[in-house]
Amino acid sequence: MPVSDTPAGRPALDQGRLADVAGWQVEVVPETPSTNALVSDCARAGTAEGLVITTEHQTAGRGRLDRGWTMPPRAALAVSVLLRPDVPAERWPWLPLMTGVAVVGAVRELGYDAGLKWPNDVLAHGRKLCGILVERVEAPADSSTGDGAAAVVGIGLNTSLTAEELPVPTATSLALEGGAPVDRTEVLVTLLRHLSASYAAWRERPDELAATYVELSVTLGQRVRAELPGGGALVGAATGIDRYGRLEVLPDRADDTVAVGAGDVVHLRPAPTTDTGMQ
Ligand code: BT5
Repeated sequence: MPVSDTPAGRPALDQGRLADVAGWQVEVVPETPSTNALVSDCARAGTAEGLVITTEHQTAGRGRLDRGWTMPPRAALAVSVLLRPDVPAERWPWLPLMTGVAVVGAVRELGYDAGLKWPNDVLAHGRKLCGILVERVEAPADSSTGDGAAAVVGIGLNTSLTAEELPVPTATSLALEGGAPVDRTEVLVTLLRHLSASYAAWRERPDELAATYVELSVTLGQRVRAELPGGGALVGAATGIDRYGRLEVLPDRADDTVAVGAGDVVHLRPAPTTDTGMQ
């Protein structure tokens, strides 16, 4: 569907208002399989930090661990941001968490309630409003233009999906949370402003960003069941996040916490009280 063909209630993104948001270079494409794939190509070609690609219709969105991400045209934001952080690689696992802080800050500024589920979800009233996928892109060894490693920060935020359009029953959208029409352009402008602030805090004041993350987390303090790739699970209290972005879990009847990285957890679910310890 061409961008000018605007369904009632779902206007196209307003490129004029996106022209200069907090120093980001925003491009709107009518349709693409995945904004993360597009930005990854740009990263490999040596594009500088600050590129943002969004689309009116993402047709084959990527989730973590080869899962998919689906959204009807103009009913959601699919956004990818190219970063080249001057931060040691060991701290990059914090990037999805930093992004979550920005999303929650933006969503709350716009009047909605939201919190952070480790590692990469933004929830509203327990339902998934936004998913985040950060991919590391290495410059090819033979590249004359590549400029070292980049991070592609992908954000999928459900704006005006109706209950019937939700891809899974555990999802929600801003419209369903607030009951009013949602201006996607305003949401994106607010999000990019918050992303600038969170990104600066992560680089320059990581302890402050971490404290903000803890305040916004709905995972910490809960009993959780972290399902692991081999089929086992770690069950216990979620007690903290370490400097590498790993979730610290205190298994039942154990004295020491165990840290699990996002890449090691297939699903993180609330744990029934009957679950016990390492399995
Ligand atoms: C994520 O993966 O939550 C990361 C999603 C990132 C999507 C953005 S959109 C812009 C950029 N370009 C891309 O290609 N990707 C990024 P994960 O935690 O694996 O969650 C995926 C699961 O969420 C799926 O298996 C479904 O169960 C569910 N899901 C799919 N679409 C959804 C939606 N629109 N809202 C809520 N849940 C959804």
